[in-house]
Amino acid sequence: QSKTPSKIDNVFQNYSHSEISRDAATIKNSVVMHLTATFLRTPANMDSGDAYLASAFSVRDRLLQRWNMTNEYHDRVNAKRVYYMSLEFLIGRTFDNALLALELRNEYSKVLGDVGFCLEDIIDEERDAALGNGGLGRLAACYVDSMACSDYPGWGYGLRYKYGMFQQQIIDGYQVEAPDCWLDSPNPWEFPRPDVTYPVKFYGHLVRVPDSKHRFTWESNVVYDAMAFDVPVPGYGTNNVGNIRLWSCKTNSLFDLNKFNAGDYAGATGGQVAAQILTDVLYPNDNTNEGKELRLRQEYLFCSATLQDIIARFKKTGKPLSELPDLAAIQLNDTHPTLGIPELMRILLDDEALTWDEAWSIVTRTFAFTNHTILPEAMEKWPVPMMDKILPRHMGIIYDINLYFLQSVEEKFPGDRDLLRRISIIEESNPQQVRMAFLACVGSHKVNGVAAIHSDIIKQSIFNDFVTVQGEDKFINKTNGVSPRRWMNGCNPDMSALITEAVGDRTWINDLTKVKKLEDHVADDDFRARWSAAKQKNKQRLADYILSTTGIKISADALFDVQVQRIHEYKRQLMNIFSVIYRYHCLKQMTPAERAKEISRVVIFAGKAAAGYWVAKQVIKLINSVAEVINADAEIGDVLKVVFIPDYSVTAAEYLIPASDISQHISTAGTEASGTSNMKFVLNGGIILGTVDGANIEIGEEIGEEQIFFFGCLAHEVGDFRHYLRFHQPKPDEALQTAFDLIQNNTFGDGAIFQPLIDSVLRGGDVYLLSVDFPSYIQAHKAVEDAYRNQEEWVTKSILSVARMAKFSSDRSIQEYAEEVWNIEPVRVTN
Ligand code: Z16
Repeated sequence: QSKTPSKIDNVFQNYSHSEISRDAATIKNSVVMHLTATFLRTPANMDSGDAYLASAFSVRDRLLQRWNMTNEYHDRVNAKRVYYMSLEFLIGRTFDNALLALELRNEYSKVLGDVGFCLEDIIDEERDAALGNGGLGRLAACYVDSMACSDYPGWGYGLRYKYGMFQQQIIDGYQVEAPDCWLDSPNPWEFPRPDVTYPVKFYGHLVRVPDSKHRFTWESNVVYDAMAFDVPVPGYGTNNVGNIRLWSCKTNSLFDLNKFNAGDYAGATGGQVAAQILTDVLYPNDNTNEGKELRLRQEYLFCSATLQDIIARFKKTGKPLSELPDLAAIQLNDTHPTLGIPELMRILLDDEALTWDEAWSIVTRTFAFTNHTILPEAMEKWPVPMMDKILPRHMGIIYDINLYFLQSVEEKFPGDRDLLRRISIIEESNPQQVRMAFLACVGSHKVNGVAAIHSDIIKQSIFNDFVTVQGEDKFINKTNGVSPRRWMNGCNPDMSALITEAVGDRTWINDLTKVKKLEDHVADDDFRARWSAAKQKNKQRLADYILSTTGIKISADALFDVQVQRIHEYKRQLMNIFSVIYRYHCLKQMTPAERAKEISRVVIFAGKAAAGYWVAKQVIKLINSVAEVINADAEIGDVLKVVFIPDYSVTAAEYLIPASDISQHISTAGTEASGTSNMKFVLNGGIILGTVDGANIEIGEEIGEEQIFFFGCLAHEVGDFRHYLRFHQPKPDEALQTAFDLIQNNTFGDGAIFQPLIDSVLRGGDVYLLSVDFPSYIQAHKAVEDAYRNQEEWVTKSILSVARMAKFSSDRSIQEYAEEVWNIEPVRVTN
């Protein structure tokens, strides 16, 4: 029942067969067209903001051809799709990424140059799409990029937050949050789909369908609408364009006609205000769970709209629902989207009238689950009374899932009541809690951690009983990766040009195993010189960026020592700044002649603290207080500078990472599941100073121990140290004690402000083992300096590292997921 007349059909055929137009005249016309027709401007009064918008819309036109072709093709061949469900997508900018993917960068550079603009300035006009907190959200963005580039039919599903990650200002050394109003200006990278809108119910009550065991009607008049916005994910070197479908809460169905008709016009939209809030803001917590009711409703809106959409798309094939697992794989990015499991059960039982066993078989063959942390404060648990009130049907389904699961456990291990208590999806606390990680595990056919050590740890801790009950094969490792498009080719053009030269062509960008070729050039003096020059240029670019964002002048000839990530106690920025204080002390003890022999160093920090995380915010204040004193100390000069760059973001990372000499990844062993910036730094020729934790371990294995500086206690030793420190005072070594003394002597302003930080070590049990690791940390810093003095060896380390980093491309991660979890194959999109 097609409504398309045959003549129009021909027009469409020609449209999707046409090549992307690349000649300068056509591009210029399309930019001018958007400038005048889309934005009502003229070439005479256009500023660089207008130039960005007009160019971006012109690029998006060219992207659309491939995007439509991709979706049409996948529908036509009934391709199995993977759906990556994530509450976070930390996308950053898209314009430059799209220019590179379509190989239009030179063309747009020329056209913009002709009218007096510099492409770099135009690129700088774009605001980040910051719909995520940190590693987990950025991983989701790298994964959809890799799916697109490797020709997998993959979609991301997420939420279109009106306010993304808050903007961080530093006022008087303290973090101050400001809203991220990223949608205030037009967003060229989203397509509203008002026709793709689903109702989502909350509250209400249940009525059992007569004569059925598991079928209910859920009656409620609190119904929100979720509307789709699609965000394109341009694939590099392929026609395949991925899609991220983001839901936005609509309010129409909450319009109260009764109130309106009674003359209460304002009251008629009262409910809409409440509705809008559901997709208004991103919760700004990385690795912590707040347990807020609004967040639960947000998660459910997301899950319900997504599952309804997936089922609607599947039904278009006309196949029976028992075949859903043959055409759809759903990956849960952490527990945040776990309600997708009971939601699919609800649809299959109540709407589709399947039996419990039929429905459960479909669900468990479709879902797979990734765990990203073992920090207890991050574990999602929802009180049963809250869940029962907001989602009565889902609470009932979860009880039944748990009942059947516990029955199967009892059958296998009769009479083991403690096992049943430990493994139950419902925690028997007061009130009872739903353990979301257990629900995700029971409803999935595969569970994975994000680095080898982390996948081992979860098998021994949180999922230990599940390994016993469900078997070892269900629990696997998928080491994280990062996109070489954004994190090499995009952010580091000079180094990338050298790699292209070594490899012979640009194919390494989609096949990182080819960087191995760099090893052939490690002894080539000319190559080495250009390698160093590329790093030097990136350092100068960062020095300029720091001058313009903080007013601090640094020398690009110093060693750049970088720690940039969310501020969290387990990541130990506090240990880093303590070591800076100690270093300052040592420099002050030296004669000018001695100081002149030291390696000049710039210690760079950046990162946001969750708005409610008081300790993390105090750490930011301490860093800024220390920076202020050291940077103003004329005696010290360029030998030591400390910089806190405000408002860390994907875009800031693109400046920072290529400029680093040494970067720090210094979590207490066993606490950082993987880390992904560690990979980015090494892929850009930086060296790691890190603990034996997360993906640091595998990076060391790949590049060789000479290329990485490890220190600190090992994960299996942490338990004993923590136990000891619960009953014994920590014994700070002389260096750490010196740092404490300087703070308490008011060297960096009123020391009392920072006493709670010192107390977290001395009186709080030193949970993150700063006192244990500090001596080896200081030793490791010395080793770094010694190595850096030998620049020839340093360059060798840098080149060899990049050459051996192929494993950490997200293309490798995605291929493993595709083969071992999703059972999907690449599909080459053609006309
Ligand atoms: C997050 O960013 C991570 C874990 C988590 O439970 C929640 C959030 Cl918001 C991070 C991990 O801390 C990091 O080690 C890992 O590399 C990243 O997720 C991606 O897996």
